[in-house]
Amino acid sequence: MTSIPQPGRTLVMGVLNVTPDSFSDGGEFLVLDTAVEHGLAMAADGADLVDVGGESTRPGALRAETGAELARVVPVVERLTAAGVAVSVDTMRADVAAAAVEAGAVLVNDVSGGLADPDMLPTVADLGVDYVAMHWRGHSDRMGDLAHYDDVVAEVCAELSARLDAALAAGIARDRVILDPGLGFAKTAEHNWALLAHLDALAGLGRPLLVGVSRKRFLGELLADDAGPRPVREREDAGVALTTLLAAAGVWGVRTHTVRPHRDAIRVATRCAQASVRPVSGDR
Ligand code: PMM
Repeated sequence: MTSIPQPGRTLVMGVLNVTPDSFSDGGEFLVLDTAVEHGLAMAADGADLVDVGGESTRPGALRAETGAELARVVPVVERLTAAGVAVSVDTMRADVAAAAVEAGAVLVNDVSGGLADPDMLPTVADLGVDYVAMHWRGHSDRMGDLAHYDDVVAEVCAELSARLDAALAAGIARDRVILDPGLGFAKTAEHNWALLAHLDALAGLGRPLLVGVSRKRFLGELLADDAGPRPVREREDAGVALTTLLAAAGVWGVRTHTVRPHRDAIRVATRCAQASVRPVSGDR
């Protein structure tokens, strides 16, 4: 089985959505050959993992049938792993996780942190693979209604800590768990920025962090002009800027739709850390 590379820098997880309706690349990779080609291209560009998902989680999305999700994901995972690519599976379903690991996936990326499917945590424990537990409050059709917090940082930390405890109680090894604040999932732009400003609090949970900012709505809102929010495909540079900051902050991984610019940004952040670049101080 291919395992996750440990290069001693922030990893890049390249997004491969094999869905008809994801917010930024829905429908683009539904044909098997096209999906595999894109996965191979991301690996060639330096993706440490290719994250294959068969169910959209964009706000308002309805759930895919299990059979459809399996049919989209498994052949892509098989083909990519056969080509030597390290693959993760983006799923909330234990059955899909098990089939993808059987096909060669080395990590289960569960945006629900085990809440959507009661079989997920024990299944991952049995599979013995790495597990991303993302902060989540409910399915996409109602997550907008769940974006209410008194103190978003404290509440996300507490809720993620509970998911970590549940994962450990189910038998997943502690050193296999990676945590993710779940930017945009039951969170407004302000919530996302607050979490990004307090990653140290999340890191205090004692596990590595994965962060997905790529092309998300809060970047479109930040970059809005008179014509409205910046379109999805024109948010890339802002995502790369965030990757630089995230790599400098020492996150375990970033989840992105393009790979090369993010790998470059990580190289810059890593090199600056070696050079001990100090923050500029003084009056401006
Ligand atoms: N975001 C999306 C899907 N899966 N997984 C993790 N771990 N973290 C994320 O932030 C995340 C995710 C939604 O984005 P997409 O539709 O562009 O894949």
